[in-house]
Amino acid sequence: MAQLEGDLSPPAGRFAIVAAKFNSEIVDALLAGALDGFHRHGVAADRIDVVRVPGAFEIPLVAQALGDTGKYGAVVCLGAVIKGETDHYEYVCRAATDGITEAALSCGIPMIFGVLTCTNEEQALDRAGGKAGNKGLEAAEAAVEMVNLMTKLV
Ligand code: INI
Repeated sequence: MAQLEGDLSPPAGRFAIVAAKFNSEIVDALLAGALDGFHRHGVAADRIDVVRVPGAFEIPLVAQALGDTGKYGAVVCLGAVIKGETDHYEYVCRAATDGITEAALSCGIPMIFGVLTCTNEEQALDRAGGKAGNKGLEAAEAAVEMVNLMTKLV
């Protein structure tokens, strides 16, 4: 039996990050966490391209366009969707989750889901460097692990 898995050893290649500008205080903290995560695992800043988009709804198109360039081993998607008084939240969450999934399958590279979907701002701040850690850092680690795994599959 062969069991394959990725690890956090320093990966080769370039990475892209797509980060929403909506809820920028939170997403900027996720972005800082992701850059820290890459740095910790041997990916220098000059191997990372960061693209900012208006909101989480716009992430999938840009993630797919970046994936289609063939320049990146993985794309990290960062955003923060916070529930409001209407059901707009549901549509933005669904568009982001489904769209990022479809982009990954279309491009054939890992697209990491670092989009917070929270009931309130406190929950989001907790996950953007607060008491629940930094999901941006975890997203970068997932990207490193997935790139290392993908190299073992070919
Ligand atoms: N975009 C977010 O990234 N987070 C949100 O919480 C959010 N809310 O709540 O509306 C949000 N909306 C904007 C959306 O992503 C698009 O940018 C906009 O609809 C234009 O297409």
